[in-house]
Amino acid sequence: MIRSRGLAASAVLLLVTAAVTLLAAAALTGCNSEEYVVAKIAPTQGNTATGEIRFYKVEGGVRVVGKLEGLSPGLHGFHLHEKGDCSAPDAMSAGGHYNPAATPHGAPDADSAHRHGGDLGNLEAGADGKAPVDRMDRVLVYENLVGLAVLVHANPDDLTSQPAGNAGPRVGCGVIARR
Ligand SMILES: [Cu+2]
Repeated sequence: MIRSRGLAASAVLLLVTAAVTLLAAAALTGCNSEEYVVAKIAPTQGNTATGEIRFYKVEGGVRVVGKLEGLSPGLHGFHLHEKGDCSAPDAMSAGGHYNPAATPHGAPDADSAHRHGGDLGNLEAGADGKAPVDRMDRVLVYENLVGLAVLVHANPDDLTSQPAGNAGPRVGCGVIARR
């Protein structure tokens, strides 16, 4: 009697331990249990920008998460461009901004009538050249992302100049693909 109660207690303890372990693993992996597509960013000729940007399907839009490095400190225009082609040395092969609704260029927090679909604004690199990003985008449609290009520019996007924010040369480029 005492012995079987001990066994039952051990079984409960094992189950609790297993549940806690699973929860901890889920917390550690964060977004990994969710659906995402990803772009590996490579530098254009003469530049050093590298990194990875993931686009997670989340409630109400797309969560943009990742990190660029090898940038000059400060702001860098950050956009989705319409052609998934980074083959040109200056990445001009990626075409213009992804702009499915033919709207004017704008800030990423503008509503869908006042920004391009691909207007992600700026990344900000620190003194170490690293620019982390983790933000929610409510205009992007997850299902439309594969095949678009992610571009990082040499200069800040001023968020107003047409058609592309006057962000200067393209320093990094990657194509969004399924993982
Ligand atoms: Cu751009």
